[in-house]
Amino acid sequence: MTALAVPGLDQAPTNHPRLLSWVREVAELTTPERVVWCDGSDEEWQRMTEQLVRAGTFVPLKQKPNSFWCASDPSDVARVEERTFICSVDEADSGPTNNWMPPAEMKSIMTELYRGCMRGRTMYVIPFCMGPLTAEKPMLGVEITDSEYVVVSMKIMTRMGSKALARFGEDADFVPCLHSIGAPLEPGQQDVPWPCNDTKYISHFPEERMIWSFGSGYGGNALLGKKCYSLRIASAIGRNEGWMAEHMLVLKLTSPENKVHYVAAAFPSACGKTNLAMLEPTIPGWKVETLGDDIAWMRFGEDGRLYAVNPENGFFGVAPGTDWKTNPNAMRTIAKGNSLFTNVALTDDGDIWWEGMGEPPAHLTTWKKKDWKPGDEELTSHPNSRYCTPIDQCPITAPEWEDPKGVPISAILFGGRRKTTIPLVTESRDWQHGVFMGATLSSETTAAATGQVGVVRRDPMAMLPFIGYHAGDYFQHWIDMGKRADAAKMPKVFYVNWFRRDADGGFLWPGFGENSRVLKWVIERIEGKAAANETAIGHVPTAEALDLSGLDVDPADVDKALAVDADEWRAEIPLIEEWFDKIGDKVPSLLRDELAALKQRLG
Ligand code: SAT
Ligand code: MN
Repeated sequence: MTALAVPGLDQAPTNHPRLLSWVREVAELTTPERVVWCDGSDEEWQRMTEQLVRAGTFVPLKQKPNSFWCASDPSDVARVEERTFICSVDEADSGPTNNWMPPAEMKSIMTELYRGCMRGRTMYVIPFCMGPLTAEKPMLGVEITDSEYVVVSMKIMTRMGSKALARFGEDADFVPCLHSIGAPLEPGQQDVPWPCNDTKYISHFPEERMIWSFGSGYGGNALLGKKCYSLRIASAIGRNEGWMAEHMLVLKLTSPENKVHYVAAAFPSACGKTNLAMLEPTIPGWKVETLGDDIAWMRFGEDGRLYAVNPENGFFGVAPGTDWKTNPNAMRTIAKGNSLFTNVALTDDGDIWWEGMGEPPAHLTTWKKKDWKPGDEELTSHPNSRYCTPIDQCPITAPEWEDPKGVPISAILFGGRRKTTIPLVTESRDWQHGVFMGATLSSETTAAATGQVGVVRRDPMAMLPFIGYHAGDYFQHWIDMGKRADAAKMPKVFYVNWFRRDADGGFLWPGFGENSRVLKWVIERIEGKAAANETAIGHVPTAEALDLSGLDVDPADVDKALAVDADEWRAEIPLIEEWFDKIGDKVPSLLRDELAALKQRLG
């Protein structure tokens, strides 16, 4: 029983019996050299970042306070969807958009992978809370990991350490999240800057509310409070309890008349959620503030409206393309420091650089740690490189972002990246039609997941990789949520596409801050003030209804961006049919009815 003697194991700052026995069990299985209970203090951050610098994982930035550059192993750069599993007891509770394996089988495979996997390393125990610590029923978790990178990233992305543990008491429920990079160290073995394992599993056990991750140190594979807990496990919890966990940003929009509306928006990974969440409106008098850029938990409030809370504490934003023109508020956020940059380029004077940041300096070190000069073909930064930075540093974070009640949502936007077919903005006829829009959402794939980029795939509610149960049941849950409420109080649903192109491949709409014009139309629709054309696919702005004042665009391009092309839509129908057939019998009949009605309207 050597594991019983692991230093640190008995220095637990808690008496929570279930937590203590789980930590002991994991230590006995993974046999780390020591156990450290994370308190989330600044001293701990200091100690860990120094250790990461000594290990060659981190390079401290000279130009940004308390910030670090980091390059992952080139094989460990994004979520691995083909290695991500929903291990429900009954296969029918997983479904065709998930990989499934019986829980017992997955546990037996992974138990063998975990056996001795922390040899020579430290096992960290990270108590954390998703959402405000002041919540009546805080959503708690504990991540066990052997990665210091995960510990410091979790400090930015979640409320963790002593302040979270204080909410555990002796019997609070929590989601156990076990993570290992899967790279034990033999005595005397030299470590590498980014240890990981070629074998990877990201496994979810929805009935037990438990997560097991092995082999990857990156992003959503390793920071288990994020996609694994706050989307996959939380979506399954929300289905049982009558709420929703969604892949959505939350923003606050204030009109020139000082009217406030909160908007949630679901776009697939790397399609501009962070940019929209931090948008600087180009139209006078309108103001945007941020509450979150990736995940929203939505519950009914006492007044029957849907209220959203952001479970996260940081932004894990795509770096390339972010600059003072596209997202000045993100630049201001990271300029304050206390941030981590993974897989971007490093400048000689100790700053970061990435594609889209304007003129590059004369020399850079790429994310692959190679020398680079302007004109070299290779990308300096991986397309899925990320900045990780605290939300409260963002200059436009809304003060109510930590309100445990959340904020009432007026509109939900669905969006994807489509060169054709999908207009700039379409308003749904009603909630059910909005669910149809979300359920059939499509987008060209991005670098946020491993695999081919630029292929159109259905990404329902931008949740394809994140639905923790059967997609058909998930659609039904969306429909049911609409039935629980007074229809007039449900958010209005819109479908946006900033990425439509003309025949030459140029974007038809300038995007970024100009998207405030679309937000304005959305709000005016909600307030019954803006005109729209009723089309086969929903309500689309008339050319005059969109505020284009001061915008330097060809009106013909705007017309093309707004066009509903019946031929393009007729070509879309078989793709939607194929998608519904893939989901199978569990597609709610109401969505089949929506499809039939759309077909009929298209003629
Ligand atoms: O790697 S993450 O899952 O955290 C980022 C994303 O894909 O949205
Ligand atoms: Mn995301």
